[in-house]
Amino acid sequence: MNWEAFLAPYVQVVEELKVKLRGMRAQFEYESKHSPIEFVTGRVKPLTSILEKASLKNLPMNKLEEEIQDIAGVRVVCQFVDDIYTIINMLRSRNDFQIIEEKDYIREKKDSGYRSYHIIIRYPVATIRGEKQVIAEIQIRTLAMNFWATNEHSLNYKYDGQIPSDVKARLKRAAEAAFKLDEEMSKIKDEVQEAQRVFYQNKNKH
Ligand code: 0O2
Repeated sequence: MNWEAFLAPYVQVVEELKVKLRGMRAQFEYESKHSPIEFVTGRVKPLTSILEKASLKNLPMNKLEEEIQDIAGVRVVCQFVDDIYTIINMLRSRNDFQIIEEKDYIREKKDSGYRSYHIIIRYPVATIRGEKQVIAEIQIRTLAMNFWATNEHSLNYKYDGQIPSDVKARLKRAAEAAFKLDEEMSKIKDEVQEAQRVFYQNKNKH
């Protein structure tokens, strides 16, 4: 298997999606409007993780493209929970890709405490052999959800997926605190947004 050739369309998709989503953020800024996007990141899943997931799920090599849906992954991080739903609606109305699945781990958080909204898309990418439909995952979450997930991800890595129960319990409490933080921030959202609008307007004057 030529892995570099296999991964090339995924690299392309991640780059294209980052440009498009960052473009959305820039457009909100030009219009001095609150941007529902705080920042955008993206990555192609490392080959070792792809093969690990494949062996865990008992997948034959010819099923990787269909069955591992997060080989191409982009993440949209928002300030407020409401922003997540603004982004979801904007993504639903786009016609440059097709949504094939939505996973709402916000209304239904994972057992670990993980919260995030995942949208799985089929994205047409131009290759030297014509158009190819590539599956990609867009994760949308708040800064607080992202903070929690990043830390939990590091601990999972450290403990090779076997986080000790006392640390797990702490993580659950931290997830609860992150949820409360999102709730409290939502309540003062209008004031925060107004302050940020004034800040951007003044910044643009100079
Ligand atoms: P990495 O390092 O981010 O690539 P499923 O087969 O549907 O049960 P699947 O296919 O893993 O599960 O899909 P899902 O649930 O949408 O999760 C895919 C990605 O979501 C993960 O990728 C993580 O990025 C994130 N994620 C899901 N659950 C958790 C969690 O409990 N904690 C953290 N920190 N992230 C989570 P990978 O492959 O795990 O890792």
